[in-house]
Amino acid sequence: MAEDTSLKPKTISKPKVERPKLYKVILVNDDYTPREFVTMVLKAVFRMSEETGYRVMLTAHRMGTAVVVVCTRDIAETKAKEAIDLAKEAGFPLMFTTEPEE
Ligand code: TYC
Repeated sequence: MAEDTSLKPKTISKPKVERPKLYKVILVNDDYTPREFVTMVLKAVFRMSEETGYRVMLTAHRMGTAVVVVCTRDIAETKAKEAIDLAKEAGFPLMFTTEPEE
């Protein structure tokens, strides 16, 4: 039937499900912020256990930086700001940065 063929879509569109680009939150070492404070911020803002927070803090202390979490850009930027603000309020230069993954 003529109607049948005319109703067929001319192009078959592939369902495109875009995955949001992921961002890393990076903890940066410094010489002034106490280790306990860094661990506390990781626990409070990133919901880490004492053990995980301590391990991530120690990685940044030894290596210069440590990846804290990988998440969407929005969440990465919000969490990084929350953590930086806590440090600022306490008078420490503790820094977190965000960068796109690969
Ligand atoms: N280097 C700091 C000290 O010796 C501790 C520290 C660890 C600071 C990790 C920042 O991201 C950091 N007191």
